[in-house]
Amino acid sequence: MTVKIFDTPEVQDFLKAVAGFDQDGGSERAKQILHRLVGDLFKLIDDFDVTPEEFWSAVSVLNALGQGTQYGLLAPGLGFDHYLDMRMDAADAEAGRTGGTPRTIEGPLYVAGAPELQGSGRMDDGTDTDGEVMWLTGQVRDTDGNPVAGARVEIWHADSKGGYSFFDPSQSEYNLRRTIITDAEGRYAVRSIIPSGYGCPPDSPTQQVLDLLGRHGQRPAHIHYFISAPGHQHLTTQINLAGDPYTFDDFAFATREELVVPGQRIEDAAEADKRGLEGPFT
Ligand code: MBD
Ligand code: FE
Repeated sequence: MTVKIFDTPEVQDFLKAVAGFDQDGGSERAKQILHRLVGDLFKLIDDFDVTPEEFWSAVSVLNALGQGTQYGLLAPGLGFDHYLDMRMDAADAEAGRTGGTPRTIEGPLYVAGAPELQGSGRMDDGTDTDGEVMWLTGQVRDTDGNPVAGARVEIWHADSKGGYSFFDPSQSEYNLRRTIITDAEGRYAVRSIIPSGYGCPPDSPTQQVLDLLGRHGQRPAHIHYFISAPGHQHLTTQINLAGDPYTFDDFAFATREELVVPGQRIEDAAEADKRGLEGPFT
């Protein structure tokens, strides 16, 4: 069947009615966007001769995606999160805002309200016996290189199985999620456990869509950050632990060269002390 009707006046008028062009109420911007979105899909149906069966099977995928955080998971998989970042990068460049740690995507697994620590503390609840101890230390600086005291550093990451608290019911509330306020030198230091990479649940609708594209749903081991301080632009970013097979093959397209950091293995506790990791990490 090769039926081409999109460009007919009948379809164009129909599309305008669908988008509410002949109605007074509603939002003008919503009408414009829906007109474009539905119109592009009508044209796609024409161009690919999409059958009613194909259309309704797509609708059932959308219904399945409506469960839980599936749209939030498919969006980075289809590159929307990174595309929005690319647009913010371009806006920053255009406005002359340069320097600093690059941004990358937030992802769907942030939860607000994590316990607050002053300068240092511990992020894991001690129950993940497969987790290897990890210290995360850093300094928040402005784009001139000056330390920022009292900055809010929100960190969240997965456990040794790649699961996140609140989404993995086996974990305690706020496990591996903390807000650390930087000290007088802009520094923070936390004890946690090394995260594993995340994989989309194999039976999830998101993975079903990725399967159709011949794509995997894996992310490399990573740690999420929000960094904020009065008078400064908010930063959403992540670091990747170097050496992960998925470092440059992330299904969410979030890796940036400058954000890949090599971990340093510290075998002896006295060495940790020498590095100023004095805690309290309790
Ligand atoms: C994650 O942990 C994540 O960071 C993203 C972007 C998508 C799915 C799971
Ligand atoms: Fe993540």
